[in-house]
Amino acid sequence: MEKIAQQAAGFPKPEGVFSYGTAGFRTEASLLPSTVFRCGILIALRALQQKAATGLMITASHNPEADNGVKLADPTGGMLSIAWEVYANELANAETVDALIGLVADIMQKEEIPEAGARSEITVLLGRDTRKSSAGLAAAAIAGIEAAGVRVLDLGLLTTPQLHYLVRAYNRVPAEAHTEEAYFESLASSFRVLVGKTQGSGAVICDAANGVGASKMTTLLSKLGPLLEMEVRNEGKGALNSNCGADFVQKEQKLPTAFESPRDDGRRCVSLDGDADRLVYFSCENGEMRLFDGDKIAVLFSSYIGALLKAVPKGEISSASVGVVQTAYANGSSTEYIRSTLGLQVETTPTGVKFLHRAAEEFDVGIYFEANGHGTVLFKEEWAQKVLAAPTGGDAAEGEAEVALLKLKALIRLINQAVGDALSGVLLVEAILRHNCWELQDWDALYTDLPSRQLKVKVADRAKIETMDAETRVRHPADLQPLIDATVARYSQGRAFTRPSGTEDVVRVYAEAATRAETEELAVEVARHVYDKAGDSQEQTTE
Ligand code: G16
Repeated sequence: MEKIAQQAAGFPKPEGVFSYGTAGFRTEASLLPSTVFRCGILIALRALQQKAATGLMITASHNPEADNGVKLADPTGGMLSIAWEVYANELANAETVDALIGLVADIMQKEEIPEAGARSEITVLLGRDTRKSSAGLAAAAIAGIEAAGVRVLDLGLLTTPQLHYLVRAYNRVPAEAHTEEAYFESLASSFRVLVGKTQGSGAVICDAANGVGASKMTTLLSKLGPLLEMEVRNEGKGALNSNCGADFVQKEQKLPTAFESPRDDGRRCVSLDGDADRLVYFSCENGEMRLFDGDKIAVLFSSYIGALLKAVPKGEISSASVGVVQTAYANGSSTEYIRSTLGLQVETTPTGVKFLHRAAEEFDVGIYFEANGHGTVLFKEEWAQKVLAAPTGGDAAEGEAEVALLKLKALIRLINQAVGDALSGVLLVEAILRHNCWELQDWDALYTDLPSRQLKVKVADRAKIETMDAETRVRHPADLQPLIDATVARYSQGRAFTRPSGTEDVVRVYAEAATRAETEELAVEVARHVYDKAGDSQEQTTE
């Protein structure tokens, strides 16, 4: 406690309230040192309580360069347990060092963490993105972790999914290699199995958002050699996430900077976000952009895995329960396709990987994706072990069932089981397109998205909006939902909802309808209702 008290004095809390949002704390970087220091303490306490390694990542992901943030990983590699978010909020908002010490003591008592013990054997893995403020904030995190008496393994620049992957690998029993090299090797070797002798159809162009994904993708490509042809753009010279990256491409539905029509017409393109935990594909034809968002990726993955399960011999492996998890942002056409054409169960959760991940864990094979490109496929441990233990001669020439089994084994190693990962996601999309001998048009033809639009409304206090029913309806202000309902009812195939963002200081509005014009109109009308009921003094902005 003494060490915490000494160190805490160097990280005074600025004025204001810090709140643990959709994926941790996120705000203007200069306000964050005290919060990050305290998150260091918290994630060290979590490691001590669990007697296993945890993780801390310095990143503000899709936000602009001036922002930063912190994401926390549990020993499973998943996001910090929701039950501990309360502690995170309490620690971040303690006004004085004494108050902080009191809260730490409370947590230790409640969670039965002994004051002394074999602390130095417990480790927190630390990673950071390429923001200018990230190295300084990593130092604040180290101070917090060490003040709590726990060892730091500083891994330097990493993508968020790499950090989560390495935490999971660190804690696996029996132990798995937990080096970046092992991560790349696992992705590269499983991709090799998946693509076999299939040929790619030309180079894919990657928009790396000027983020940490650029150098990591380049390393991955060096491991793959001629197996994957890719050109990386927005590789770090320009401004992070500015008119580029997965969030920009998906929300604006515009080409990112460094991509133009007609030069890039017909090319297969993919966009990562600032910390490479999201991906969306896109293409451009005659100046018009086609988006292949998280929903389209979920459909592609679901049908591919479904086909593999049909190809293996009937039994415990083929009879896996398969389900898809989405949020309210999922395009209505994708949900309909997954339910009716693929015949799969669809669950809907509130926004946030932490919710989707938990819901996906209920299935033997749980595919989860947010429309914004966050997602992965989870394999239940017992089911995955059956697949890995199933005998194969290792000879792909032995027939369809053998090949399918080898591919399922490769999928278990390719797909990040801790959190959605743009690098492994790109490899899986590329492998499936090759396997199907598909161009993007073939993928696009699976179903037609309803036109959709997202807007941001800037209000004085976004917390004024409270939602319910997986964020599809507004609870407060009470007179807002009836207005939205009446508006939506006037549009054919209309659907709209609003929710406060947990990463940006805005309220988000989503709308879809039968035509592009109707969608635009519906989105603006709903945004106006939101502004009228919760807008106070600030102006309305749209993206
Ligand atoms: C984070 C979360 C995602 C969420 C996104 C936007 O992503 O991990 O689950 O969809 O924020 O959240 P909100 O709409 O609440 O702002 P990232 O990529 O920014 O870390």
